[in-house]
Amino acid sequence: MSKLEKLLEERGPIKKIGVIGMGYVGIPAALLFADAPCFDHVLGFQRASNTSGHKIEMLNRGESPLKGEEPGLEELLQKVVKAGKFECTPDFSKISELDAVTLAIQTPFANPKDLVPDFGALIEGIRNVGKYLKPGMLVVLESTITPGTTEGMAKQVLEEESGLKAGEDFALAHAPERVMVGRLLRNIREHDRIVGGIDEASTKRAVELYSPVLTVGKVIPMSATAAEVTKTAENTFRDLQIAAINQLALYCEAMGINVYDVRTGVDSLKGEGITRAVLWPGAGVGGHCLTKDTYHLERGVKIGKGQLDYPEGADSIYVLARKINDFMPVHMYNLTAAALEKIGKKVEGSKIAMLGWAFIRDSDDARNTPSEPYRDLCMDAGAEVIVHDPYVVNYPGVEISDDLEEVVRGADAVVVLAGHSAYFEVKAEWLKEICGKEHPVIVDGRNVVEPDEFIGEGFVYKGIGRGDKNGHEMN
Ligand code: SAJ
Repeated sequence: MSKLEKLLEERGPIKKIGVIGMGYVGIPAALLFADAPCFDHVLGFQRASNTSGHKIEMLNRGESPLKGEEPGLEELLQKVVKAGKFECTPDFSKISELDAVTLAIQTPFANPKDLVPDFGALIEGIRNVGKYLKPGMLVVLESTITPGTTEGMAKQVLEEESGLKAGEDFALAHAPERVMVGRLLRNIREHDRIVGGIDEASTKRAVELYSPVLTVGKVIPMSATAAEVTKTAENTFRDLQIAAINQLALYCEAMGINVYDVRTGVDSLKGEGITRAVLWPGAGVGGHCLTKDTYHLERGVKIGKGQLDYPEGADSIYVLARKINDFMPVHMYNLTAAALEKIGKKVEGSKIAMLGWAFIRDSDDARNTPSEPYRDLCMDAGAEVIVHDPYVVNYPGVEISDDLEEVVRGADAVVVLAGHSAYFEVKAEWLKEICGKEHPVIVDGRNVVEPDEFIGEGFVYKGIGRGDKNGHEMN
């Protein structure tokens, strides 16, 4: 039996748990640990900073600081607070009383352009854990991190701060979060949970921590680095699948056919092992997952120990997928310019009404929205741009209105960038009247309008993947 296994056996089953970072990952995780009968007590750690310190009192009052609907979350919070099983504190020294500590601290990109992640907050959290680490404890990283971080930077910082040795004095693992806003508790309970330790004993201890909170989901044990690659790869693959259909949409436009017919055709090939993951073409890919996880994976293979054997001078298909997805807002701009040109207008001086600022349909989340680069291109070309979104209220530097009529009034071009349900209801006749132009332009980036209805009303129509309609005669 190793030194660590002896220490874990002496300590006995996990009873007291700490979660660092009271955000949309840490809060549901802490509450589910607190609700598990086999655990005695959970501490949620939150820095008393002026931006997030208010969460401490809110949580201890049984109030959720998370915005948006989270089914069951506030009731669960009140239940565990009342039962005295959960408490939020800024006092990190209490870490030394615990059996296990998880870190759920976000790892944004400092500057999306250079794609170097900002691990600052995570490193501070790891340092705090190291300062109060005791032999026989388990440390788990839940944040999305570059593969190699758990066995690399995290292990290093914990050992420096504690003077203890990972894998001998304490257990260390990575268990990536897979939660989506709006279904946090359900995701944690029902998704399978990837759990990767730096060694067998660490993996086993982490499995003991996560098993009690799973209802439908199962634990999938592996190494820490394999867990880091799994998390980044699952989003990289989704981004790649989206890029594959985006590229096909561009091909269909060039070949004068309807990408949605082709999509239906390809998707019809079903059955074991032959199904194709055909997703949906669109105006671009936004959000905080797919836009960054590819670069975490790419960085991971670069800092990895081994030698990568890869076709000489070829781009990684994953990075190429990012480039294709990031080209889609540019393509939307090119479609807009081509449509305006068809009626003898330039982007410069035209009034462009953008429908949709959120990065995803029927949501107020606008992180890394493809609408932003599209708007920048139009503004740089001298257009007057007005933005509509029914959910996004404000965004730095961008005025957004939820009054559709006001936004499209007098517009030369109406451009759909998000697939919000409201946009499927817009009628060609109504829109033509409000635009007040003989031949307004409509550019559809999310397949929300019926081309013939708008062409019939005298619109110049352009749609992503609609090679069968984009060259239509004017009415
Ligand atoms: N998009 C397309 N075509 C598609 C699907 C998405 O253009 O067929 C675009 C969306 O418009 C959006 C972006 O891609 O701009 C991302 O969409 P998403 O549905 O992937 O939503 P995300 O970014 O919230 O992804 C999250 C991820 N979950 C976690 O990281 C825990 C992802 O792994 C999930 O697969 C995804 O939710 C989901 O399936 O809901």
